[in-house]
Amino acid sequence: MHSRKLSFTTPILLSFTGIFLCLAVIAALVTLSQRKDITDNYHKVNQTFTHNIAVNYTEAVFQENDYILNQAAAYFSRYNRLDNAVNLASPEGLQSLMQLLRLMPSVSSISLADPQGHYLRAPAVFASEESQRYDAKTRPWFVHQAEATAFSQYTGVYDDYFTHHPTVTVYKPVVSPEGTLKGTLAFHLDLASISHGLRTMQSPMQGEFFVVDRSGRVMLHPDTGVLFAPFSQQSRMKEMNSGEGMFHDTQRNSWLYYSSLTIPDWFAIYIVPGNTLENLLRDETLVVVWGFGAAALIVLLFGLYLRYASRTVLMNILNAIKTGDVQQTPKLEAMLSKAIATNKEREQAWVRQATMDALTNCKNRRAFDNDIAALMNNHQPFALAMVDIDNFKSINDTWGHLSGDIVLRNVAREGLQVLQPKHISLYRYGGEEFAVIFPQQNLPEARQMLEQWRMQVASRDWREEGLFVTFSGGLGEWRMESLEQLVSGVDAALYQAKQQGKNQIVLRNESLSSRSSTSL
Ligand code: GH3
Ligand code: MG
Ligand code: MG
Repeated sequence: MHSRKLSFTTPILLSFTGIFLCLAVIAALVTLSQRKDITDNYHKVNQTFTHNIAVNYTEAVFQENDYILNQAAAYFSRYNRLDNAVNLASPEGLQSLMQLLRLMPSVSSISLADPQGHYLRAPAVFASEESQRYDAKTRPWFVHQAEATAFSQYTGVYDDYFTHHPTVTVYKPVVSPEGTLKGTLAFHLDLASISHGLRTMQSPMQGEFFVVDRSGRVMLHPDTGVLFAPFSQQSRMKEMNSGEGMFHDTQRNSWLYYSSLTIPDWFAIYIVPGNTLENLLRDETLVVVWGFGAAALIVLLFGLYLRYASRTVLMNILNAIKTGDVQQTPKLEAMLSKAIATNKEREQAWVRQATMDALTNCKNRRAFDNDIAALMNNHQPFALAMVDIDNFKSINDTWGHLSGDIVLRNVAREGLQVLQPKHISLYRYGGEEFAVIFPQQNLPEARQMLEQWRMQVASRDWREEGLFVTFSGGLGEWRMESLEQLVSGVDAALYQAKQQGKNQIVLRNESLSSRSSTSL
């Protein structure tokens, strides 16, 4: 029987499951908080990138143009410089505009117009029929008297009259120091060339970045083919109501970061697919998961080791209890052979008990049956003697049952003294009858031993006064007949001995005359 109460396995298993669970909870918490930190960091990096496109790139380009626009407008506001340049068509006017143009790679052409709509354009346009019909007053950049302010302004996207390309223009009224409107100076921006600059920018993760105007049309894009088209999430423009921000588009699973420019009223936008962000996150989380897995494996190994070690210590303790030797390291083999030997001894004791007669110390009837059956099965020759104590009933009656037992024990002891040194077994056959099996013995030898026993019993002194004990016996060789025939043959000899006066041994089929000894 094996009790669970004696097993270390369950408590160790429970303890290590506890440790394991703690590890799992810690790992889960670390992973979750780390995920949040990493996600926040990525958003911050992307937001900064968007801010850089808006402020450090786009606005920087525009500020440069704005500075030159202001300086040039101030120049043309003095004296009749604007009027001269536009109306006298002097080469100096065009020349100074071309000088300006060369300063600004992001400007494709410059227009200078007086309040009446007369204009000068650099580079100059061919005097064709179309150019004859051109009226500067219809252009979105043209400043009428009442609209004049001190600031430069941006037009929306419109088609250039001469190039037919979509164009955005930054313009400024030219106002004299006295306050009269002298005309308008306009820089037509080359958005494609500004866009080329975006190509050199490296985004922190794979995604699309560009600049849109308030209505959501793409103004700057590394891919100039999509310029002026509405961008894919135009409907979300309404939500971009703060300087900077981000939102998640659940439908397309993408993140959108935006950052507004001050002038013009445009937005830099950076769209990152949700998958890209998740893949990066997964990679970073995986490191934690692997770490946890390795820790869990180590915990498991230690758990197994503890289980093994606790068993070994228990075995040592057990062995020390058995041997009383604390120093000796138990060897499994030694313990095993000891256990086997002990077991064998115990088994032999049981067998002895089961085959011994407690009163007389002879073998019992069961042992007799087994031993004689074994000899017969093996066809080994032997002789059998049956011995019966004479007048035992009257011994019992005269001296009591207890004395009868003592007589039985002492008769047996005398017999054992004679037979045991020759390795011959004495059996208590039943009551006050004994049996002797003489294997390999010839009859005279057997008879001689029986006689020795008989005489020792007959000549023995007993404590009880007037007590004499004798026995009679029958002896015969086995003649390959059945056990019953053999026993009844020997019994007949015993009966004959009783008939002839007891205290004698009679051979089976012996004549009446062959008395072995004189009676008492
Ligand atoms: P005989 O000489 O013809 O053998 O006479 P007997 O008195 O021995 O005859 P019997 O065999 O009839 O008597 C045997 C008696 O032995 C009967 C029984 O009371 C007694 N007896 C049998 N077993 C024991 C025992 O274990 N202890 C004692 N004290 N007496 C026993
Ligand atoms: Mg009897
Ligand atoms: Mg008897």
